[in-house]
Amino acid sequence: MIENLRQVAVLAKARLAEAADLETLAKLDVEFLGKKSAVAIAKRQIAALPAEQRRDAGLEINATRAEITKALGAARHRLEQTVYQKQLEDERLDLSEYRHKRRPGSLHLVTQARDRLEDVFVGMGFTVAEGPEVESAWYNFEALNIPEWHPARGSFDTIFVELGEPEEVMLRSHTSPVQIRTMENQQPPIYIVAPGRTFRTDTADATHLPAFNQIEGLVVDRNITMGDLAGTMDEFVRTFFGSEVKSRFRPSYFPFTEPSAEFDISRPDGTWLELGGCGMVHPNVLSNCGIDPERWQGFAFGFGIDRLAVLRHELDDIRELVNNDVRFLRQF
Ligand code: FA5
Repeated sequence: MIENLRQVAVLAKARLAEAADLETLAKLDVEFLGKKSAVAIAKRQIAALPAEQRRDAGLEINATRAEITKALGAARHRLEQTVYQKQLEDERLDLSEYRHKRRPGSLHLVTQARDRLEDVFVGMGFTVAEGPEVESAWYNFEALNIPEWHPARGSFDTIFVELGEPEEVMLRSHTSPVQIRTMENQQPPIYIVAPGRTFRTDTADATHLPAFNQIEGLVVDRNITMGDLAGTMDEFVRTFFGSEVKSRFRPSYFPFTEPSAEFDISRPDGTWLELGGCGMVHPNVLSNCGIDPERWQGFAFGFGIDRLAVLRHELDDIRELVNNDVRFLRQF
């Protein structure tokens, strides 16, 4: 019997080591440790053995059972690990596939400049205002103190939209109409910036585009002076460009500001780039919007955003911004 049990143990271990899945294992468990197994049969036969052989037979049965139980445990552990690994493999997602195939895009240079301008002015206490890109003559010119006969009207190279009478309709030639729309709807104190697209019949060259972007600024409050305008511009230049960039005012003329100035900033090569116009809001403009110029004063400015982007990234030509050459745009 003892010899038989030893053979059973060797066989059981070999079969358990080969078991390929948990179902086979359950069958082997029944076969080698169940009621009809060699071990169970041997146990029932002990009583029939001569008394002096019972002890050895008992020890052998227990040892065989223990050996088979241990091999069963090891096989179970091995198979459970395999099932777990397979599950992990099945559920795995290869995210690197996405990373390699799709390169993330980025915001256009002009959008980046515009966002940054908004951030700088919001940081200084301004709010952001908006207006339509198609305007009437009232908002684009008349309310801004540019009546029909005024020679300045010609200098804006306006693109008209033919919708017929009664009003002249045009693509706005600057963001200054947003000044009027804001003052019509809001009592002072007013501190706004208004970025947006503007249009002129200008032919594209290294510094001009027919569709470009401006950012308008308007402040209306009590006792506002040219000193407030200068201080605001100074603070803006320092925050936006850093302290190494210098700025200057040049006397100029706009019908909607008095006095008026042109605002320039220094380029790395020492030359100056015209960024935009500014000045104290003309009393006629305040009156046109129902604001008493005796009680309120204001300043306004209007800068070209595309030119700011050109300066910031040291581009040679403003047309680079709209050529849509992905190899160029990808750099930023
Ligand atoms: C104006 O448009 C005034 N509305 C600015 C202003 C606002 C003055 C408030 C006073 C108070 P100007 O035509 O100079 O001004 O244009 C302002 C800026 O827009 C220019 O300095 C330039 O930076 C930009 N700009 C004008 N035309 C173009 C163009 N074709 N392409 C790119 N940028 C342009």
